[in-house]
Amino acid sequence: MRIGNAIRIISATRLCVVACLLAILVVALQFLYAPVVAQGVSPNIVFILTDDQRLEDIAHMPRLNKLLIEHGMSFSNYFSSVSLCCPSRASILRGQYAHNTGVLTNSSDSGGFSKAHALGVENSTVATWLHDHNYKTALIGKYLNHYPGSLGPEYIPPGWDYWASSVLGNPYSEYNYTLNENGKQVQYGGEAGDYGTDVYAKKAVGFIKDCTTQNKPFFIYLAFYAPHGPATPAPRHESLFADAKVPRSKAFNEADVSKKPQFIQRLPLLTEKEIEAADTYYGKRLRSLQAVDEAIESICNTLDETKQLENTYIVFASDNGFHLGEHRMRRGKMTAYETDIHLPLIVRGPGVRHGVRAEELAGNIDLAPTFAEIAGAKVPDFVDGRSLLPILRGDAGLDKNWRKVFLVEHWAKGADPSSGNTAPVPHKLSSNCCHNLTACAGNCAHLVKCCCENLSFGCDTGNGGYSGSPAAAVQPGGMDSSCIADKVMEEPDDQIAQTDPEMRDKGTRPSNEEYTPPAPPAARTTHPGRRRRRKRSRSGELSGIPEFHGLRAKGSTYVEYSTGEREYYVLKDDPDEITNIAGTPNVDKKSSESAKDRVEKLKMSAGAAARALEDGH
Ligand SMILES: [Ca+2]
Repeated sequence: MRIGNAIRIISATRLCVVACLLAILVVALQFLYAPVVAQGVSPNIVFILTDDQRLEDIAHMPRLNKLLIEHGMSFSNYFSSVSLCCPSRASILRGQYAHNTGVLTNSSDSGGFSKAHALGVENSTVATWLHDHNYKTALIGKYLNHYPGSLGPEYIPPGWDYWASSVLGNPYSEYNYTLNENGKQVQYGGEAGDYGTDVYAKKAVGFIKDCTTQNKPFFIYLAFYAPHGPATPAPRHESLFADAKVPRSKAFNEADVSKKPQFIQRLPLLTEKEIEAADTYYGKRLRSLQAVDEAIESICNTLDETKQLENTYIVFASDNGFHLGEHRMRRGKMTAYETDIHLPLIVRGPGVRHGVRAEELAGNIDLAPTFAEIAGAKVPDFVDGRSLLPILRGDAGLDKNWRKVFLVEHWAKGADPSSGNTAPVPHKLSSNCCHNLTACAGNCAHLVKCCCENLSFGCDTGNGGYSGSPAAAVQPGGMDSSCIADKVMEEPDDQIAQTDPEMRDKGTRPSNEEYTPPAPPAARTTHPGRRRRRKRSRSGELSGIPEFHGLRAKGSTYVEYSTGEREYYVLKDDPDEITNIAGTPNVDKKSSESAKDRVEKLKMSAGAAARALEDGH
């Protein structure tokens, strides 16, 4: 019995040892692979979003490369579904394609802040999900275009514990703007210390320190305006990139566009002066990004000092891309070409492998569900996107089951995706809206009368201009002070943005896409040289990008335009999208019909059904 008892005791001891070892192993594996670390504290998230940044611009951000790319994962195939600020930002907040957020454009009846607000988009966003999951949430910088609309300068959307976003002035210029800081209006002027990117970075640093003191997990949505036009650099960076040139890919000033859609065929080759202007603007954009690069360093340093760096996901992305001479397009976005949709996405954080490139197709609709899973928050069923956390963890066998296509779109103003008929619908008139704003574009006198309920202008000066509040004063050399709207100035994002780079470089058109106050007529007639330049640049104006819907696969882009035109590029052989093979014998009829069918279904689908279509089911 004694021997038997001893054997049982030894066996039990062995079992205990084995069990303990297994437990230790499990714990060790959790530390190695689990995304959530550091004594059960939920990981923090710092989401840094730039505005209109091209993919290759990141090569000129050394701190981003050192601190995020080398210590994290870069996505080689990350895209914006709609290459335009407000639709992309609404998709980021909700994890939905634009046809499901209902925010299709930057303004008018089909987009902008007011549309998003009216649709209730703000009532369930990544901010509300994380806020309800015990996170401290902060939005610092640019929100949805035309915020705050008629809601007033104290309005803060649901879910945000800390709020600092512009409600007045010209934040795109980085100077002379007013922020709604948690309900209080704070003015920033034209001094070096008012430079927007630096102001936003300091606020993010302060928020991190405050949350650390309170021992709360935090989510920061830090949205810089750089390098969006006018792409104002910080004074300390003004001498950099003096000789920068737009990369001369085959797409730059494309020689033969005869197989491309009409809106491209209409464009003449860039002149030498236009090429020079594109290079100048390219350098300016890179200069404006240097303060963002420094902000990344200051945020990493703060996270390190507060011992949060190892428990924080830092996510860097751009809302949409930008073309600058490619395919003869002078400057702008909104097309399905790589310059406009293919964006940087870089993630550093707990469990994320270092220096790795992910090839899976990812998009702006994936950010919200990714942040939700990191935080352990529930994702609503309406979400179309999918969490990227399995990719960040390096889960095996993902590629086979991952999405095969991502929807890319451009919407006409007034489009109604819910009807299935995406042709523009008439502008709806309200008692406060005299008529279609677009018809008033470029005429200050009409603009004063053309007051939609979500806009408030200053007084008619009687000379074709109108005055705004002192807070809306613009920086020296900026737009004519007699033509200021008493609201946030928005850079034109529409096709009109394509024209006259010289004027916009000088910040003379810091306005909204539908109502662009011109300089007083008298000033124009005294400068015949400028008039000649305007005429020439207009000859290269990109006008009327037709509505389109298409698919970006890992190796190809397929686009259908409302004109009936199509484009299909095989990117492995043709990364610059020179040879359009749509409708040629190189594309068999069956695969073409299959792509068309998938586009038609995907542009009307939501949630799990949309994901199934992306997966090819
Ligand atoms: Ca943008």
